[in-house]
Amino acid sequence: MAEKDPIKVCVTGAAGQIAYSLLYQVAKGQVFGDDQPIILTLLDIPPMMPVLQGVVMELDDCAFSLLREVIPTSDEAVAFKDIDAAMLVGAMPRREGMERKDLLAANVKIFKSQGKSLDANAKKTVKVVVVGNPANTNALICKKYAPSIPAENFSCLTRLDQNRAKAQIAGRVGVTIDSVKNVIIWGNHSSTQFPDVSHGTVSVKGTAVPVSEAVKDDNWIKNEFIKTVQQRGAAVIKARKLSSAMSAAKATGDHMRDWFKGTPQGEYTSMGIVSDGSYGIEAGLVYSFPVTIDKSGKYTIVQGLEVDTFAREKMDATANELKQEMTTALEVCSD
Ligand code: NAX
Repeated sequence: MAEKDPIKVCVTGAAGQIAYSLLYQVAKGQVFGDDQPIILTLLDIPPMMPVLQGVVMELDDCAFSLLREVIPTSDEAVAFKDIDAAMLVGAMPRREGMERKDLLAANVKIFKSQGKSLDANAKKTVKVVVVGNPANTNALICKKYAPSIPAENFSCLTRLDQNRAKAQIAGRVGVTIDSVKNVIIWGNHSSTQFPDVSHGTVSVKGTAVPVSEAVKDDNWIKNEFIKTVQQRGAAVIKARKLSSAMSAAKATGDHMRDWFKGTPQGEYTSMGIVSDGSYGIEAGLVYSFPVTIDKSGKYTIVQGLEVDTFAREKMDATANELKQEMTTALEVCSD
């Protein structure tokens, strides 16, 4: 069979720790398919170019069969030229004494610039996932400054939170990870996110039962479970003295693979996407929803899930945080 044409994939923050794990998966064929040749563009800031050269050397030394070309650069226009997929990982890290607001101000400016450059350089079909924090609001700004690219092509990563939630349930029930399905992350990739298992199932001895039936402890689900998932990033930092990297990279690969290849039959996944007003969430916010994705890469928000008072409160709290972030970000960007 004739070889497929290569697709062009950009990873930003390419000299950083998430990219170090992510690039391996992409180049190995674990994201876009093991028959899909890849051209990689790698963006980082000028002071990181020597480090990035080292990453390029390692990519060479991996001798990946699918990797056709690697383009390291500190120029957004080069990095985004004719790309099919963008994994926007690069962002300014939070420094000591920095408030969340300061971090947001610094990072939304990066995503304003990258949005404009994507608009000017990328294919109009490009699929963009923002990983750099504050991921939802960065994605919103990136989309705003790339008006010629459809809004549904912009997303942010909440798959890591979903993977964390699945792992907690699987561990608690004592089943394999793939036995747990349809766990949802609603809202912001922050500690206000709402990990929701009320529509999820666990396969026990071949039969799918609701998560609550398998766990048999609603108090744990409503309290400890939610808190553990919300605080997992901080717990990893405390233990590792570095933020999540391997798991964040795996989740970014999972997100893009499902977006390009589709979700498995009967399953949904969570993605931060531009709200269309579903579930009463203000249209225009980048909010994590459960979606199904077809084989052509088109996603649809899962409709008709029952939302009880407990869930409503949590879904609104995280939406309110996103509204505040949006207001601040728009102020910063109007400078
Ligand atoms: P690192 O600090 O290791 O790497 C970030 C890289 O981005 C650095 O090489 C830096 O030079 C580069 N960078 C900075 N500004 C840039 C710009 N304007 N253009 C291109 N590159 C730029 O961080 P890492 O651990 O890789 O994390 C990257 C981002 O992911 C952070 O913002 C982090 O908060 C965020 N995370 C998001 C997660 C999510 O689930 N959405 C989870 C993991 C992670 O915390």
